[in-house]
This record gives sequence, structure tokens and C-alpha cells, in this order.
Amino acid sequence: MNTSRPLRSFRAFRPLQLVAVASTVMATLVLSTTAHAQVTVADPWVRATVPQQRATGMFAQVTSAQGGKLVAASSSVADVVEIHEMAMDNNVMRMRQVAGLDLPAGKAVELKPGGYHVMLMGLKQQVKEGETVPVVLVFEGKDGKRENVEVKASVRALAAQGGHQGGQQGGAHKH
Ligand SMILES: [Cu+2]
Repeated sequence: MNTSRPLRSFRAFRPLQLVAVASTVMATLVLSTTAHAQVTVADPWVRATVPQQRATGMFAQVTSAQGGKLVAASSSVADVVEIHEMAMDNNVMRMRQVAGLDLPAGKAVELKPGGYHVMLMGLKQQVKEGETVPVVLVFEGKDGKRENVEVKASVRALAAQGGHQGGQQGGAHKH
């Protein structure tokens, strides 16, 4: 008599177990089919340069479905590509390299002038408005796996701000 209760509850659980197995299988399928769409990079663009200019920035809106980090980047037009952030330091806007840019799951993170950007340095050529620049972005998932995403960033004019938050670079609002 003692064994009938566990048996019954086991039976009762069977449909649930099937559902669990089915959803695990489906999740695995979804993961494997969208492996290359784990990170989306929207509206990538690079600021145009003048002839002797050796560096410029790349900007975009980056979304990681599962969450992760932007950890590296490279481009055939630049010797060195780094991930930078800009921040006020003693009333001076400075930029510095960061080891990685955190991407919360499902949330678009904006790389924009005056904020985070991908810095292309040691430019091998002038980058002109209307051209496209290939940039490979390297993302690291929470499982530590790395994924390369190649984007074709369109080159926009020097004055392009990519947003309406004017004054981030020079606008020192005093409070
Ligand atoms: Cu920079």
C-alpha cells in the first residue's frame, strides 16, 4: 500500500515530464538554428575622415538575445580596433579602452558619439562618406562562447551625430 502513492504521483507527472522534454528539445533547436542571430547589430556606421586622419569611430545599436559582452573588434581598414568609452573627467571629455561592453539580454545598447564606440586606429586609408567599412565584432556569450559578427558600416559625414542628444562632446552644462 505504501508504494501506490509514489506510483500514482509518478504517473501524474508523466505528461509534465513529456512537456519538459519537448520544450527542452525545442529550446535546443531554437538555439542551434539561431546561433548566428544571437546578436543583432542595427544601423552600423562610421564617421568619415579627412585625408591624414588616422582614427575614427564606429557606432551601432547592439542587442544580444541571451546577454553577453562585446569583447573585441577588427577591420581590414585599420591596424588596431578597440572598444572605447567616453566620459567626463574633470570637465574634460576623454575616451579610454574598455575590456568589454556588457550587453543585457534582449536590451539594445547604443554605441554613439559621446558614449561607447568601436575605435578604428591606424587607418590605412581615408574613409569617405558613402562608402562602407567592413568591421568584425566579437561577442562573448554567458557560456563563454565567442561569436563573430561581420557588419558593413556605412560611412557618414563628419558632422553626423547619430542622434539628437546634441552637446555630448562639447556641451558642458554647468549646474
Ligand atoms: Cu575612441
